[in-house]
Amino acid sequence: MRIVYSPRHRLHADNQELNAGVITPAFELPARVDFILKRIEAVGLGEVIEAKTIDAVAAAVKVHDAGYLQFMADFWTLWLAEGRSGPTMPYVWPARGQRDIRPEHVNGLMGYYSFDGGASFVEGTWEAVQSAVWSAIGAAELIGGGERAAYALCRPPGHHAGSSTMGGYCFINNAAVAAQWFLDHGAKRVTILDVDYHHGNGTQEIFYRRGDVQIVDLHADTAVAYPFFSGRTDETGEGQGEGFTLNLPMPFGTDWQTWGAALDHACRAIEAFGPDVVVVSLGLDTFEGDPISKFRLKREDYPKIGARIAALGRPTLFVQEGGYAVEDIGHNAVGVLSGFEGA
Ligand code: SP5
Ligand code: ZN
Repeated sequence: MRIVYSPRHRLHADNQELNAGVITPAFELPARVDFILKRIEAVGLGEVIEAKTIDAVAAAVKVHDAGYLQFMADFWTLWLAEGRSGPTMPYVWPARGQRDIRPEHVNGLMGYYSFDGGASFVEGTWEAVQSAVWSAIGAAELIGGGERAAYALCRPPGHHAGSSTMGGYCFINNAAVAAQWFLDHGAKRVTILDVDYHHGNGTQEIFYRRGDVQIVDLHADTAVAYPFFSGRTDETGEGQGEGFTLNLPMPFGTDWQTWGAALDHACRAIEAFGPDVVVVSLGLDTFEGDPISKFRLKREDYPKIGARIAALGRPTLFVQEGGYAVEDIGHNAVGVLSGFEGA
């Protein structure tokens, strides 16, 4: 299959994150893409296409709040105007009992438009964020043009980004933007299958009240794992969306036996929905060697994921999400894609 990516992802680097009481360099690194590209070449997976420049805001505003996108576009200018130039981090958020009111100061805006301290800006972040949308749309266009599958090698990732919130390394929800693109180009129903270790809270929020996008999400039980405040089994959608969200949480230590069975269950729900296109939020942080996660999938399990998804027999867009075992991520990502193609 063909791969769409932009070298501009590299502009988002040397940033930081807040994790369990400590500020550390971000785990989400440019080298992730390098290792994936290296493996794509090694196995000859397919042609790597550089994403062409498009209006990322016009594509993203269909699933994100316009004020949120404007905030991200303006952010670095506001930060410089404060005399700051280092990586950023919000430090106050509107929680229960506070008002949903947009502040003016950049420090307030950062909290207003985020849900954690896991999406920090550097000078080139907005450029990189937009380029990930170029990749997602570019790969969606390949499928729109008749290809069975394509891989959007997006960075930064997107599935934690909600309609007006960044967090968890995510700014624009690339998978959600692509799903909406398919609906705007003839698809009646789209499924987003999220196999990242973490619950895709942003994707769920964006489509929670809609019946045209089914969300199926396998993840670590959020009673004990990030992002904590969504991802439970009783979240099934609301209104028009009732019944179109399916959460499949699993305990720490989950291996292929349990995870593979959950994937099979997920795929049966997708078959029942009957989507025109499947968008896979492809996280590889389910790997046993992942530095921030606690599942135990092995390298040889990843092709099985691809094969099961291929058995759905639907046009399939893979969108890169998490995965932080940098040296292994290429094998695992390409393992899924090769498993899909070999099936
Ligand atoms: C896209 C994606 O995978 N985002 C993940 C964001 C996770 N952020 C919080 C992770 C908390 C894990 N803390 C463990 C620290 C290990 N030293
Ligand atoms: Zn993740």
